[in-house]
Amino acid sequence: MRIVVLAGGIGGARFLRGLKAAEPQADITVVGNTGDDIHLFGLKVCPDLDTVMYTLGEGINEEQGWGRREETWSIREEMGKYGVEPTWFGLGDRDYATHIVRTQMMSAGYGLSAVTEALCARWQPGVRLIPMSDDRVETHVVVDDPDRPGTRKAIHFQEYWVKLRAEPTAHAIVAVGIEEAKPAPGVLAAIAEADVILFPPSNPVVSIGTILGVPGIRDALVEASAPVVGLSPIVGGAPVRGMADKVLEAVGVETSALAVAKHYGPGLLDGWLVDTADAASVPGVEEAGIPCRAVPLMMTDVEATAAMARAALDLAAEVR
Ligand code: GDP
Ligand code: FO1
Ligand code: CA
Repeated sequence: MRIVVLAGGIGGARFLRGLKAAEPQADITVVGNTGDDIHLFGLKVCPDLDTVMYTLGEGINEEQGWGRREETWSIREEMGKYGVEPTWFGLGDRDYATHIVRTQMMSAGYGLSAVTEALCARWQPGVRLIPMSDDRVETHVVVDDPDRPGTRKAIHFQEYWVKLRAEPTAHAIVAVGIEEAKPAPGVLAAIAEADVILFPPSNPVVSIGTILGVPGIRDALVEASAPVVGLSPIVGGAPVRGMADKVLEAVGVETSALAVAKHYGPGLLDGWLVDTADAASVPGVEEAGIPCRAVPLMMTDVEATAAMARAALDLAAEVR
């Protein structure tokens, strides 16, 4: 079975661990979000690709959900002593090696997809991990400018999310460069050839929404013969983790499993899973034209996550 998964960072990576456990023989292609990418100290950092790669390659810091296990922080401390900004984004020594290799290969002319493949040769994630695009796309968030009252400014997504903890009101989310971006080599073919396409419980705006914004990807999903089934990242009217409510508000979508399903729409989704806590929203999703089931959606361990993956594949088989 050929499965394509559109993934952000932690939500996507943890779901993939369960999917692999549920379907060890499946041929899984992951299309990763690169809108969170940031250039720091001359290095290209790809948080969501790295989170998937480290999680599936047993290198992740489990408690944090991002970054490397057994990490040390000497470079960060030394940079701080030089007074070099920014200090709010935590790059550890082991993680730095990944960004150095990536940046060096890209400077030598390799595309991000080729570089990601090379990095995965070490981590052996057991899936084919492809960035959504080899072209540079960076998500920015429009907020009030505290230095110039009455005016707004766009800041990098990581500054909004990590430095400001999504506290300022987000007026708009802008994926800079996306109009000119092309899907990375292999993305459209994987979607066209898939038997099943899954949206894990990733952020609908800044993870899956960004991937869908790459010209050609949404159309390929709509035209694909495979059913598209999504799992809600919103449980009981709130994100399970993180501040997805803040970016949903910015795009005018209520923080509920029902509203997220309608936001993707029946044109894109052939099935939607909500948590049992949201069972009351099943009829509303179905009235919107999307077959829906309520199952436990908390990724507490690999077994519970594998059960979620099985439920998604069952629904895909039902609607096919
Ligand atoms: P990020 O890039 O690290 O923010 O990760 P993703 O975009 O892939 O996923 C983030 C989303 O995962 C958040 O909106 C969370 O609500 C969701 N999430 C995290 N853990 C769980 C879980 O156990 N169950 C469900 N249903 N969603 C989860
Ligand atoms: N998230 C944080 O909350 N604080 C950090 O300092 C931080 C550093 C970091 C470094 C490398 C990496 O791959 C991810 C990192 N993240 C950090 C996570 C990540 O940037 C965000 O949580 C996601 O991109 C949000 O979608
Ligand atoms: Ca992310």
